[in-house]
Amino acid sequence: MTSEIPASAHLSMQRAAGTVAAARHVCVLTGAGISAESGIPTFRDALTGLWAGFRPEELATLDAFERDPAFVWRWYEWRRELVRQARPNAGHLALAELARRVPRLTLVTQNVDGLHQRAGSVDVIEYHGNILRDRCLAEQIVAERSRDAGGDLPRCASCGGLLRPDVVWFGEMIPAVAMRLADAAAEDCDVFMSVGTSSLVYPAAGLAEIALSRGVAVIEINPNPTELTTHADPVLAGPAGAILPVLLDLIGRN
Ligand code: BJW
Repeated sequence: MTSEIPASAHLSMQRAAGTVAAARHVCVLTGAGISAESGIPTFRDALTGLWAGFRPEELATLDAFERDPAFVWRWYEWRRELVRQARPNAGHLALAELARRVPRLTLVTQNVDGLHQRAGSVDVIEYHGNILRDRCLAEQIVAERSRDAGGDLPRCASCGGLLRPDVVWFGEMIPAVAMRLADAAAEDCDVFMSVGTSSLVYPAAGLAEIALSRGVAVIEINPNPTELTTHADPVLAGPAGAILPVLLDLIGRN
């Protein structure tokens, strides 16, 4: 065990490892917490979160974008730079390796940073899109930037319309394929792992509820209590970058 994991967590870790090792299909849902150790701030941390100083509705809604696209784009350009400079951490790498050790693993991420893919995970379900892509506001398709549009705002190379980041804002639908695949995994899995998410934002938070309603094991990895904590068992309280490699090691020995 590392110093970041309390000794009292040992039994819970053993139990979680045994459950995962015996699973036929593991469904993992990740949130901002798994990328915190890569230097990307979470959304709701009071001091350093991405919302610090802002209300979510000021930035992550279509209304906010239509009111002041330059303001919203400045926030996204700042975050894109953070993402480009970030590297996958031990938590991302452990999940990529876990997929090779169990019969089936479905990885659903609410994160828009692409770090799971850079860690080697394949077929990642991007539930809230990807911050490094642009989407044409008019055509609603992933689009290239026009090189000669002029002005301050990025424009679509095909129609000249305004571009937006290809992410899911509040009040917007989850991409249909992502939603269908994630629902199907929550309905089929025999272990559900919730890693680094506050479990506040729906419909993503509803995936654990689907698993719970089916009576399958729901494991939570998070240093802080969340909406899910009282329903999950076992709860592995600690940072994902410390917990997941130890879990992987224990699974290897099962
Ligand atoms: C660590 C750690 C470490 C720290 N290791 N852990 C049902 C009830 C109530 C409301 C709704 C509902 N259904 C829908 C809604 C409305 C809304 C919603 O959920 N609102 C809630 C806030 C109440 N949902 C929507 O609008 C969704 N769309 C929808 O429902 O469409 C249908 C519809 C359409 C039209 C009309 C009606 C219905 C869309 C939600 C989109 C969310 N988008 C964002 C922004 C993405 C783009 C961007 O990146 O800019 O997604 S918001 C933000 O929250 C982002 C995240 O993916 C998401 C979740 O956050 P996450 O990942 O959990 O991060 P944090 O910061 O909250 O938590 C981090 C956790 O990590 C903490 O617990 C830490 O302790 C932990 N941690 N370090 C492990 N080292």
